[in-house]
Amino acid sequence: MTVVTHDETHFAPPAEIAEAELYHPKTFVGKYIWSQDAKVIAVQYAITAIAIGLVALVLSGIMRLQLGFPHTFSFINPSNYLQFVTMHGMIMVIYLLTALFLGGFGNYLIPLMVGARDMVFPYVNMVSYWVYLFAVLLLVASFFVPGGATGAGWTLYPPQAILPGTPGVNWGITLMLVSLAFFIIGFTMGGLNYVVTVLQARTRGMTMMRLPLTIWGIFMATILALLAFPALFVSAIMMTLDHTLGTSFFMPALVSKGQLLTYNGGSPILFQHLFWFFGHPEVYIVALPAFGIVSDLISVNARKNIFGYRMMVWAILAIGGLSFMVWAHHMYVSGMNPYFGFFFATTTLIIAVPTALKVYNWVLTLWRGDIHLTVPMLYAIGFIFTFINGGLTGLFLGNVPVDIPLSGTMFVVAHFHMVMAVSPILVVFGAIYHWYPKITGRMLNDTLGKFHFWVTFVGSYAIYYPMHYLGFLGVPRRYFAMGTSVFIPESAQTLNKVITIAALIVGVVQIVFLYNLVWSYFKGKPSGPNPWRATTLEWQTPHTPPHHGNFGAELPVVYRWAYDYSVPGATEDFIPQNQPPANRAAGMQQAPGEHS
Ligand code: HEM
Ligand SMILES: [Cu+2]
Repeated sequence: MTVVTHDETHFAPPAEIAEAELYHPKTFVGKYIWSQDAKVIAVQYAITAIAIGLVALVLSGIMRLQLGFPHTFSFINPSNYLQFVTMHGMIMVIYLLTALFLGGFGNYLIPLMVGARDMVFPYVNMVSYWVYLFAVLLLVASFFVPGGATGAGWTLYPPQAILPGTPGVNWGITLMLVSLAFFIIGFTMGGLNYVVTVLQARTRGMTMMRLPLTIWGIFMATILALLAFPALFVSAIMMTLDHTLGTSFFMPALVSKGQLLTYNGGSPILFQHLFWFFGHPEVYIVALPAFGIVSDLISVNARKNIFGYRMMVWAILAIGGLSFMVWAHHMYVSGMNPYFGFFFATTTLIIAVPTALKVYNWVLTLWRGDIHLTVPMLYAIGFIFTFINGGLTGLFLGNVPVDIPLSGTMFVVAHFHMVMAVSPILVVFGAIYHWYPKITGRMLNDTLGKFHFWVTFVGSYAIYYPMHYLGFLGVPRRYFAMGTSVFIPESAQTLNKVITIAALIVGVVQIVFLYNLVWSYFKGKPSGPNPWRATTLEWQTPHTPPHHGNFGAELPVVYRWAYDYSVPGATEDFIPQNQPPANRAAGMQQAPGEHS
């Protein structure tokens, strides 16, 4: 534990190379293309992720058209329905959410919030983005190759993923696997930066237990990703070999189209284990940054310290650890031993404990707060509701006997969209509304923001609530059309129409958001340095937007945690982390709310 006294503060290290000339990029290319400024890299990541995310959004709209109005649109056939399902799922999970939370928010926020000038390895950080972009381009290319993109489902299960009959079996699947491998290489370069920067580049006084929860969430998610992605990486490589060289890592002896294939002795179930060893932590790779960001948005907008900071940190650590022990709850129908299922059901339900703690703490932070219903706050509260909803259905699916009949139905699709699509996307929006002023120096338009929130929030419920019911009826997922199964009543089709209309409205309303992003960049109200009157370091920079090197000549020194809001006796209702204690002379005495 470091106790910072006033006298030590003048030892805050100045810029290592004081001569700005040596240090700052001078050319356009150095500034914006091969940029080594984490803030620029963050924006590059964010723009790329949002652009490819829009592709995935359009794909979901097309799928919904087919499900709501079957056989009306001749350009959708069963094969490309499967391709759209696959590409939509993979893009949303990996190329949008993972890239945006870690590459986008991680890059922008980590150095600023821990009080560093930049990431510790700026060059590697820059390469990380370009490798990511390459992975995205490979993925996009798969739409245009002969046979088109893969239709294996985002889980890419062999043997079917690489056998004739699955769309995109020539080029599509290979491009997908290679693109994933590149994504992981790019991510690893960025991820090492995020972890080392948090561990090594925190400014004086910024102890781990004074880190804002946003940073805790991103930090822990990065560690999970660094541990989980290798499982996907080796699976992708092994499957590529099975596909191109005819190895049999995942392929058993089997007959396809009347022909006995040369594969022999491989294990498709092994792939499932590897995939979900990555796939379940992936949920938390997306969720933990969202948890952290929401904690900070709630604290700022309720003008209250976060309830149970230490408990929140420990919950993040516990969730991170446990998330590696639950993967096989995705495999209850794979024919596993019932005891194995019992083990995974138990760990799955245990993870609900730290998760529920977080929810209680958010609610207790709101309790009797001075709540400002700003747009970021609306999104944060919307997240809590949606996350509780998705979490509750997760408790059902975590139990083997409940999961078995529901597995493979729209109930699962509804569950995971609530918990890992709508919830984190709400946080993404909240975070963009919150930090846009720091990035651009201007506020996003509030009226457009509120409109965007309400349509997106209510619309999401209109899409996913009825979908749970479709799942109960037995409507299967990844099906182009329901056909005339006797057990599915006709009314299911009416519901499907309603869902589609809601999905189209939600999709179209995102144009308002994009318009707001562009319009406000030029015409938005100037924000000043700290429009939300927040305590964390990124709001205390000498310039807005912050210049290269973030903090001007001297790094800030941190004296307190990130949650000194409405401190009794303080002149302002917030005390920035870098504000020295009022009782300077008294030296070491702790400031109010101090948690060192
Ligand atoms: C308005 C927004 C969205 C709509 C309307 C939508 C719609 C759909 C539809 C219709 C399917 C296919 C269902 C099926 O036939 O099995 C699907 C699958 C999926 N979606 Fe979304 N989605 C949206 C956003 C998201 C987001 C943000 C994520 C990010 C996590 C996501 C992740 C997935 C995944 C992983 C699948 C499964 C793909 C598969 O089965 O292989 N979706 N979505
Ligand atoms: Cu899981």
